[in-house]
Amino acid sequence: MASLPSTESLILQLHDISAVKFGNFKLKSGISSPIYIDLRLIVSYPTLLSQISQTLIATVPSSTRYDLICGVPYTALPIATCISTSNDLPMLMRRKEVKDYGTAKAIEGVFKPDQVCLIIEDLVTSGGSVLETAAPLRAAGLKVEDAVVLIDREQGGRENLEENGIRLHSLFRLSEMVRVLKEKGKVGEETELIVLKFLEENRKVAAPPVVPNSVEKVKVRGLALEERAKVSKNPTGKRLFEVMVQKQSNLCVAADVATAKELLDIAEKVGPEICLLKTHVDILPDFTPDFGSKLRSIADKHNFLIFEDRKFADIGNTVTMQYEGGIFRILDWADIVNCHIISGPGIVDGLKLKGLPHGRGLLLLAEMSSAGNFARGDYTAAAVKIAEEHSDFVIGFISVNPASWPGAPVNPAFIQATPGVKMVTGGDALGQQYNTPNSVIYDRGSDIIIVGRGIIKAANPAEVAHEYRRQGWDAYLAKCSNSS
Ligand code: 5BU
Repeated sequence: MASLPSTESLILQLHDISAVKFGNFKLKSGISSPIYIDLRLIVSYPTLLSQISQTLIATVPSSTRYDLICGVPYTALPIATCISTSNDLPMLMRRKEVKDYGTAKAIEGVFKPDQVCLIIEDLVTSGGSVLETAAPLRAAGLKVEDAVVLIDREQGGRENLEENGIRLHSLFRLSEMVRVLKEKGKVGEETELIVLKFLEENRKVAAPPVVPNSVEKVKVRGLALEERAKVSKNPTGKRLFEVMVQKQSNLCVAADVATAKELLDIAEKVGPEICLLKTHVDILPDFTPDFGSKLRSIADKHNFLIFEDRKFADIGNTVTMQYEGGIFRILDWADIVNCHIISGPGIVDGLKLKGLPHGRGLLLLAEMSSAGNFARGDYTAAAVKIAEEHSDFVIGFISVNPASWPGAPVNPAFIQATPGVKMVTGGDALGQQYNTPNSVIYDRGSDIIIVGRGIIKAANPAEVAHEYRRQGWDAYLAKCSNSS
């Protein structure tokens, strides 16, 4: 193989093909920059593309272990392909848009859980794009520990990635690039100074999901979770807030598995990551009367609450019997249940009659995640009104976009829990609609992400749950630091 070109020669070639421009440019992050780098052009210069690719992979220290590589779409895809073919390194591709949600995968290619994937990127500013690619790779069970980039813009990306467990290796830094161009007479001293000043003033461009992981900073639109625990009138509502803070988790796993045995098994596995476990006990063919006590002991061991997603909908008198009796005896073991309000406030009176003496809590279905549902507008407003009238028993809502409710945010004692959550947006073939953890918590003003198939169908549910917890909690902290 021919010897690798020097960094200097690569910089000059990039300048020759006008991949580096000086002027006034608006970057993706919104800031104005005196320098713009467009590496998409390199596909038109195969020799340069190949040189860049080989030099880039040689930048990774020989002590770094990886089994596969994955380019950040789109600019780094040809670079990753080049590295893959000339080094016989298997590659993966991350789908940027997942279109056929029923079957499509976020990651294309063959891999085994626990293999290590090196991320290839052309340019890093905040590190956000690398994190966007790392998330689905990690969710698929892969390890991501290193990323290699052609140009580090020196604007916080290295630190942001470090905080997320990714070491950044770069071929060169932006300041180095400008220095070389100045030395070789390609740009004047004034331009060099403008770029260096810009770098100095923009040392840190925040990557959206990355914020310090500190409980002290926890505030939600003015009120910390701890504070919200204090204003909750219901012991279960209070405890849920406290568990969230203790475990730094706003993750609820929807354990929609085939058998009670599998449910107890998944509860053990994801237990350390969750604040809440959601069940549909009527789907379990092997349900036995001791199911509740077995699940309770796992919940006690891992400090999470149990939410039976029973969606009561009948008149008050009937629901008292459905809640307490039958085969399932939900009242005995579920901390939280939920109900529709279609039948009017009597349903809450009925459930409260049984639940409140046990200190249980109730979530009202104010919105639903499925396409075309009717829980919106006046219906949602009616749920809020009923909740206010029963704030000793109602602990909050099943919601989808509580930030959009008139008068939002509602009473901070009420918790918002949102189903229809996955790492990639989309839906299933039967009307389910998904949003990402960050959009649910940060944009839509919810408190808890409810994740089912995104976790239970994964090769390694515990690891994926960890990643959902991290994304959910980071989004929550980001929301806090923005409102403080
Ligand atoms: P999924 O696999 O993440 O799509 O599972 C979502 C879970 O949340 C599943 O148990 C549903 O019954 C539940 N769910 C929902 O998806 N949408 C709603 O509006 C309500 C509950 Br309420």
